[in-house]
Amino acid sequence: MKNNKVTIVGVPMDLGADRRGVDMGPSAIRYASVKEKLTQLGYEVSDQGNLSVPTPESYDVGEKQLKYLREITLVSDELMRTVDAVKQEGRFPLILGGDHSIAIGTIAGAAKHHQRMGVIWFDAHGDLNTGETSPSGNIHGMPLAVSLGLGHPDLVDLGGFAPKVHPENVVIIGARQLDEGERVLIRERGIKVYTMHDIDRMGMATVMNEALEIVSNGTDGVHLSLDLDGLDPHDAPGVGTPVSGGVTYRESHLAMEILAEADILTSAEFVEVNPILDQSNRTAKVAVALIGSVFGEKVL
Ligand code: 4U7
Ligand code: MN
Ligand code: MN
Ligand code: MN
Repeated sequence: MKNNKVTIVGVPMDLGADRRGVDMGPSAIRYASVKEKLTQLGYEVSDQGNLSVPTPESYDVGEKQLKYLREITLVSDELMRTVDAVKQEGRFPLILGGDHSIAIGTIAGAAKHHQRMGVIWFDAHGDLNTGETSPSGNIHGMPLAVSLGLGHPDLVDLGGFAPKVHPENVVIIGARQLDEGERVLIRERGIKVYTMHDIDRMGMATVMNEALEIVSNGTDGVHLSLDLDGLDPHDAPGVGTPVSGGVTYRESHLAMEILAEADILTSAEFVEVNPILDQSNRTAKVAVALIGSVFGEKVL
């Protein structure tokens, strides 16, 4: 990574879906020695701790199609300001989730610093729902749509500008569960999606080389939003919403290594680690191993 200074921020968010335990994700990833890993790799690491996130049980779920919209908007605003400040200090923001709704704030904060920002969305899902199309009303299924300017105005207009990213600079990698509304949006907006089928056919190396082209074409920054459920549940069992038939441990590492070689990332987040469903913190360890690879760790 060009930037040698990393700031870690945890966002113990579990409002974006029905409570599952992903609020413990940041703690599990820290327990798996993320700071030590980055320090070993030669980075100057500062851990800012966790943002304060409301407990779902203490609040009313609100509108059924946009559960906890109010609370998520407030946290997103705080996260946006935090990421903005980290980048202002010339440091690389590494955000630990928490459910994927946190990407709304991370991307809003990061996008402030770029004329045009690319996004790599590594996920089993598209996260392209809106309040209208969502089958669940869970906001963790909406953050990519929000970042593209689609959805509830409280989320879309965060920071006073929209959209945060343009469809031609977004790639989704690892998709295998898309809702009908998401499929329509993908077609209409021409978003590049590498499904598991594409990864099987093309191989991860080719997928990543194409993806790099898309996210770096005309951009001056690239954000990685990595949902651990993009990996196969055999390799990453501790996730909020597991879907079988995913990216293998090795393929995911290759993807991170290719990203490291390209050296284009300007921010990153690792989300949806669920220690309750995990086995001996395995998924958090996978997250830290992937963080190692994307920050340039090599065998030789
Ligand atoms: B995650 C879902 F219907 N699409 O909107 C929805 F399948 O951040 C799942 O990728 C969303 O884990 C998953 O509720 C969100 C569902
Ligand atoms: Mn996701
Ligand atoms: Mn623009
Ligand atoms: Mn997902």
